[in-house]
Formats: sequence, C-alpha cells, structure tokens
Amino acid sequence: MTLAADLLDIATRIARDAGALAHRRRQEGVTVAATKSAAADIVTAADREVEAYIRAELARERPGDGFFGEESGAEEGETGITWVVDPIDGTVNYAYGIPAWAVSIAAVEGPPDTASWTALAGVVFNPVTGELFRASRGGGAWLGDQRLAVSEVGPAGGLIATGFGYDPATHAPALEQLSRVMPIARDVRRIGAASLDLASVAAGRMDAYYERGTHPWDHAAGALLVAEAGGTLGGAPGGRPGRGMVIAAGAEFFPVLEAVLDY
Ligand code: LIP
Repeated sequence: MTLAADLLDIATRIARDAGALAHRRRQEGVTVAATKSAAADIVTAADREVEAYIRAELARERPGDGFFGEESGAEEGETGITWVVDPIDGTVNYAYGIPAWAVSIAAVEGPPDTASWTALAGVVFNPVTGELFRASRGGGAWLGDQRLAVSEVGPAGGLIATGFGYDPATHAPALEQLSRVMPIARDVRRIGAASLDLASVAAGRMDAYYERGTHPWDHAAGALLVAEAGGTLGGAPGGRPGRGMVIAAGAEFFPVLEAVLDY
C-alpha cells in the first residue's frame, strides 16, 4: 500500500467517527462557545470537541506527524507529514441546522503552507447526507465506488459556487467581483462550506468554485479532490489555492473564470 493510500485509510476512518460525534452533538443542541474574527464568525463547543478528538486519534495512529487545525492551531512534526483539519466546515450551517457542513481532513507533505505543500490524501465527509468524498495523490477521487470527474461547461454558462467572508469590509468587493462573474455563469450557488463546494466541483455537480479569504483547512482536502477528478486549480499567493483566492474548474472553463476574477 502506498503512503498516500495508507494516509487516506486513516483519514477516512477518523472522519467518519468525528462526523458521527459532530452529528450527535448537533442533535443534542448547539452551544456557541465564542466568536472569532467577527460577530458572524462563531465557534461552537462541538468544533473544539471534534477537533480535539481528531487530533488525539491522529497522534495515536501516527505519532510524530504535524497538525494544523482551525481551532487548535499548528504544530510542526518530524515525519514531514502534516494533517490539515477543519472539524466542522460550514459552522454557521451547522449552528442553523442546514445540512451542508462537513469534516475535512487532509494529509500534506512538506511545510504546512499552501504555497509549497504537496497534498497526499484528503477526505470531505458530510455526516447528514452520509456522503464521504475521498482522494489520494495518483489514486483518483471517489464517492463510494463512483470515480469522480469534473464537468465541462455548456452554452448556458457555468454553474458557479462561491462564498463571502465574515468580515463585512470584504462584502462590497466580493459583490463587485460577482457582478463580473455573472455574465459567464448560468447561475451561482452559495452553499456555505468551501470543502463541500470543492467536492461538488470534483463530482461535476458544480462547474466551478472561487472564493477569496478562505483558510488552508477550508480547501486542503477539497483541492485534492478536484485535482484527482481532472480539474484545474489556481489562486493566490503563487498561483495556488490560498488566502488570496481559490479557483477550481474544468480545464476549459478555468481560464474563462480566471480572466474575470481580479485578485
Ligand atoms: C467557511 C468556509 C466558507 C466561507 C465561510 C467560512 P468555516 O468556513 O467554508 O467557504 O464562505 O465564510 O469561512 O468558518 O465554516 O470553517
């Protein structure tokens, strides 16, 4: 078994168990523990509990690996492998009971920096729908036993997913950006979880996704899904998915979308 396949097995098992825990806590009732960068940027008690569970399980399975999580920060490892984790991506959906949130776990090689890491394995699991999207480097992207492939855009234009940050100051520029995207779009979707947006592009359910201001843990696993489903990724810094911008689409539509985005 390759290292990537081995890491994927570990991520898959832990994502399933973590997702079941998060789902149970949702049914028991959500507690907002704090706000972070803005009033709208909430963290729930479950975000913290589920991340602690994932971190402990990864440390037990692979002592010595690094960790980079949304709620508990980064710790360098000595094996060269780092786990990039969003315990509940789509936290606002989770708090409101919208069934569009996911556990996102990726294993990357190299420094925990989007501009230079190599993703080896990634899982995006929506425990409400039961859909587990997974990919390993060179092993393809899968949903159950269905191999995933990105779509190509027809004459009506692209079905494009995007999102808006928690900081109100970013809203006007994002709407201005959206006004440049609409002429190439058949329509736009705002799902509320970057990991699920990227999984939808990998599955051909969306033709493209773009967003400025997301964090590495929001897109680490989803970007590998798109790449292994034959899609093209880009953004900033360094032309790669990052805080400056994440862009994902099929090879033909990617340059069309990139051309209208200012970043
Ligand atoms: C969310 C992202 C989403 C973005 C939201 C938020 P969180 O992550 O997945 O794409 O639009 O503003 O950043 O905070 O739920 O982990």
